[in-house]
This record gives sequence, C-alpha cells and structure tokens, in this order.
Amino acid sequence: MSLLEKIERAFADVSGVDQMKSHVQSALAEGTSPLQILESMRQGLSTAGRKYERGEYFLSELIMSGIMAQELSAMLKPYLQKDGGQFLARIAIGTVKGDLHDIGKNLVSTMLSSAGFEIHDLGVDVPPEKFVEVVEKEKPSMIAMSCLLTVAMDTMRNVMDQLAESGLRTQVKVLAGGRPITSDFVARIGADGYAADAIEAASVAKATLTK
Ligand code: B1M
Repeated sequence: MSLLEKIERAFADVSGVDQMKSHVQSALAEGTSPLQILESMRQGLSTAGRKYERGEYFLSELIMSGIMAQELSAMLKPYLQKDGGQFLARIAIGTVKGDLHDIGKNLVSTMLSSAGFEIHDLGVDVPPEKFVEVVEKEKPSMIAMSCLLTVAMDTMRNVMDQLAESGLRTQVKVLAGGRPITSDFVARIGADGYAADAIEAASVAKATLTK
C-alpha cells in the first residue's frame, strides 16, 4: 500500500493521530505534494462520514476524525503558506451560523492566504449580522462563507438578504462553498462565486475580484 493510501486508510479507519502523523511525515520526506496528502485526507474523511451516516461509527469517531484532520492541516500549513509580499485584497471568511465545522474553512483560508490574500477569519457559527458588520466597518473586498450542514445553508441566503437591506451588497463580492453547496444554490442566492474545494476557492476568488 502506498503512503497516500495509508493516509487515506488512517482517516477512514480513524486509526489515531500518531499513526496518521507518521505516514504524513514519511510522505513529506519522500517529496509527496501536500495537496495530494490533503486529497487522501479528504477521501478518508468521506469514508468516515459515510460510516457515521450508516451507523457504523459513533459521534466519538466523527470527533476523532476531526481532530486528526486538524492535526494534519496544522502539519501542512507551513508547506502551503506564502511568506511576505503585498496582499492582493482582504477577505473575511467564516462558517455560517448553525455550523461548527471549520476544517474545510481553515483549508480554504490557508489556500487563499497562500494565493496572496489577507485573511480575516471570523471563526464558526457566524451570524449574518456579523458578516454585515465586518463589511461595514472593515470594508473587505470579499466575504467567503463556508457551510457543511444542509440545515445551515439558509444562513447564506440570510447573509445575502441582510447585505442587500443594509445597502452594502454592491461594496463587496461574496464567495460561497462547502459540502452541500452547489453552483446552482450560489446563483439562486445571488452570491458572486462558488468553489468546490480550497484550491478552486483561490482561483475563483482571484477571478471574481477582477471581474
Ligand atoms: Co460533522 N457532519 N457533524 N462533524 N462531519 C458531516 C458534515 C456529515 C456529512 C457527516 C455524515 O453524516 N455523513 C453530516 C452532515 C449531514 C448534512 O448536513 N446533510 C455531519 C453531521 C450530521 C454533524 C453533527 C450534526 C453530528 C451530531 O452532532 N449528531 C454535528 C454538527 C455540529 C454543528 O456544526 N452544529 C457534527 C459535528 C462534527 C465534529 C465536531 C465531530 C467534526 C467537525 C470538527 C471540525 O470541523 N472542527 C465533524 C466532522 C469531522 C465531519 C466530517 C466527517 C468531515 C468534515 C471535514 O472536515 N471534511 C463530515 C463528513 C464529510 O465531509 N464527508 C461531517 C474535510 C474538509 C477538508 O472538507 O469541510 O467539505 P470540507 O471542505 C472542503 C470543501 O467542502 C470546500 O473546500 C474544502 C477543502 O477542499 N469548502 C469550501 C468548504 N468551505 C468552503 C468555502 C468556500 C469554498 C470551498 O468558499 C468560501
């Protein structure tokens, strides 16, 4: 089994942080790209998520898979970050209200910052009022909304509505993404850009801001 397969398996089997880290260290030492490692993590997490859905895993396993993903993201951050230089634009990012998932959002943040954007991370469970307040006070060029739970998707629509009601919609671009989000949904709520993953988020942000 290749190291990438071992990493994927470590996430799918939720085999613990130490074993996963040792595979990742070996893969990095072999010169494996951090993006390939992230893709293996993503595939392993998908399997773990499906096992949870089928009742084969408990919430404790879901929590452990989240801890493993955070550890892996922290290990890869130095390989993905850009040093110094001038920022292209400022982006305020957050996971929308009702949703506490932040691993994908943090990866998007890292990729945006490695693409040259200045990031203001608002964290998780961010209400529409907070997005609006940040646009009003800090004037970022873009807000980036992440959402993993279907029940929280409506918050994105509320953010768009509140931006329009406060007269700020034309002052900021809006990027949205996350597991249940589609380009159709993004078009329906009137946001400017959709990205399926963290790498695409960086290119879509650039394209949207130069439109
Ligand atoms: Co939760 N969870 N979870 N969970 N969790 C999912 C999302 C779920 C699909 C699992 C399942 O049942 N199959 C399911 C949602 C079902 C649904 O809504 N339809 C689910 C559930 C039900 C829940 C709870 C309700 C469980 C419970 O309490 N009974 C609960 C909700 C808590 C809350 O938020 N209010 C819950 C809790 C948790 C943990 C805390 C245990 C943990 C999160 C830890 C953390 O984030 N700090 C957790 C985890 C780990 C998962 C899974 C297994 C993995 C999520 C993840 O980090 N993936 C997940 C199953 C799955 O996704 N297959 C699951 C890796 C990450 C890199 O991918 O976040 O998708 P992702 O991000 C990607 C893209 O989506 C995209 O780019 C990222 C990187 O490429 N992207 C963007 C994300 N944001 C973007 C923004 C953009 C652009 C792209 O532009 C701005």
